[in-house]
Amino acid sequence: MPVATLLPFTATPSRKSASPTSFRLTEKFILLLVFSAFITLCFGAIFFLPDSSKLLSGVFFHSSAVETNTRTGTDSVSNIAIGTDEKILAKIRKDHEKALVEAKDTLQKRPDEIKQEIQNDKEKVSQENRWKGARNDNNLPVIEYVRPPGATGHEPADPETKERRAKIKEMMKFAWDSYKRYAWGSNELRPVSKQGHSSNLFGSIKGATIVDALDTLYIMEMYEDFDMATEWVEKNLDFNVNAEVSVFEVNIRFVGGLLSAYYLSGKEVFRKKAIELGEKLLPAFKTPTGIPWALLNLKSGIGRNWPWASGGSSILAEYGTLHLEFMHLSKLSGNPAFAEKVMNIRKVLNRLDKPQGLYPNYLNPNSGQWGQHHVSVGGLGDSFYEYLLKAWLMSDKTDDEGKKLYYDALKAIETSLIRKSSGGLTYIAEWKGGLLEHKMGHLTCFAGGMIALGADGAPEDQTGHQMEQAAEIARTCHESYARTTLKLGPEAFRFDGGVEAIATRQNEKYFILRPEVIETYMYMWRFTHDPKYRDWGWEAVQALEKYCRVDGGYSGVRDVYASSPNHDDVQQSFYLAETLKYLYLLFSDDDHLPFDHWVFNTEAHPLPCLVISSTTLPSSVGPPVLQ
Ligand code: DMJ
Repeated sequence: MPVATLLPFTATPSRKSASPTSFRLTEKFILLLVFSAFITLCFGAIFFLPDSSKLLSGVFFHSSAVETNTRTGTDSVSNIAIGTDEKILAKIRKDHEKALVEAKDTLQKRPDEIKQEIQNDKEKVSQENRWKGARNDNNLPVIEYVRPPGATGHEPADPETKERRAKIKEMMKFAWDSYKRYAWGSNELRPVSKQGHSSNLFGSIKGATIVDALDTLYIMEMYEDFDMATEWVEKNLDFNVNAEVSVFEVNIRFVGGLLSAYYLSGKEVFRKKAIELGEKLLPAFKTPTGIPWALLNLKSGIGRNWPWASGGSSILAEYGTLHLEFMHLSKLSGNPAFAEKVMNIRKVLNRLDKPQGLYPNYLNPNSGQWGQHHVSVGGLGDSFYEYLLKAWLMSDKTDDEGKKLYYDALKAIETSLIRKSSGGLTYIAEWKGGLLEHKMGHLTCFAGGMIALGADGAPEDQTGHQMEQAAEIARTCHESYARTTLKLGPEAFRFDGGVEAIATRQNEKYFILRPEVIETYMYMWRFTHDPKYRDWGWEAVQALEKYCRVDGGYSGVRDVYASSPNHDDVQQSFYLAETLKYLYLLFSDDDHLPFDHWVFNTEAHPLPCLVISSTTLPSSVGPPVLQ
């Protein structure tokens, strides 16, 4: 049979006119056979050619051959091609597996959780878009400033209170004018020797008193002085220094002071400076755990801890007192890094075992382990507890984690540290590896105000009990003043060796114009309106005037039990930031810096409450919404 007869599509001209229907049966059969053989060949090629088999097995199966080849690369051109294919296949397989895992996770979630996740993603995208929007000359996001309520007050109706309030303003004026006259631009004033004073806490940053006093000047309506201070900040406040600073002190006084000045006045310079300084502090968090160093060189970004701190540890009251300011820095800058850093501190703490529910003062930033088991609600521990409560209050009560941590910690403090003396005085002792030291610091006296501030939100009907406890602590701290010659409180007082609320060691008898006792009077007055708190505050004013006021300002004293004052020659910046501010508020009406709109940082700088969807989600950090 000629080949031509087998190939109808290459038929000879003689068959040109023949139609397919004219094939004979045998021809049709042969054609069918040829066609089937051709189709079989094509399929065979798909399934059996080497590359194709790899392609199919790579997509549909986990071929060990493919995995082996992926790990072992070769030099030949064909193998390079194979390697590329395998990389693609590996990626396809990985994506595929990831999608499966995600789908499985999603299926295991409750519908409300899925909804919340979608909502969070939406918020994140919309906030990112918002921040992509307009920026001002300082390259900061443009935000609409709205002054929170109660930034300034009004004169009290009661003539005696009005007069006392005016007296506090006069004291502020005297402290400020003296600083202006003798120490302008320095960190602090030496009121006896009438010159500037600089503590090494601030490195070579200058003007601590100016920044610390800004908000007090504003709320006392000393606007000319406020403007003068603003101008100094604009022209002279410089953070480009090659010096080591205390991260905690610089944060609470400078960052806190600048933030408050911004929220009270709306002046952009304060927002800009606060963010600039905040950014300079960020390298302090470069530790294996993210627990920041205590000390930082602002130029090199190199940090370290206090040489005296147990086993190279960071200090609870230092790394635990950044939260409020850093949340605001994220809000005002649009940079979530600040919030992320402080939320990470919580994560590290949450992972650790707490001895009897207590937080030791020392934590090693390299190992993430506690140092010595010393616990204190005074020095080295104090404001950590304060910031847990205030983080919750400042978040419009959405930061449930902060709330829980605070009330759990307070419960442990109550069980292990709060005691009553035989004379009936309630005090908060210190805890050293399970043993109590029956001593209370002046610093610890802030706890009366803190416990009163938290009482309202306390769990299980504890409100009344916590208010009583706060009142008892206020009474004890008042006693520590009343039992001295100068009617000013010692640095620490004891409840052992036959004494109660009295300092027995010479190095604990000094008073450095600290605010904590007056701070507690102010909170107690706001919550109870019991006149004794104003009376106690007024007793302190008289003692300050009599023993601390000198020609060139206000000075601390070396021994509150001495018959006459021996001045230490320092007017601390916190005297203007805190002591005088809390006194002024003690004699002001409650609508001046009302507590439902403002929280005070640990240096008494008021910060507005922020309405945010969740403080635990740095990605939700967006522009400030002031309440
Ligand atoms: C202030 O700087 C702050 O109140 C800080 O929390 C503790 N010490 C001083 C005032 O005593």
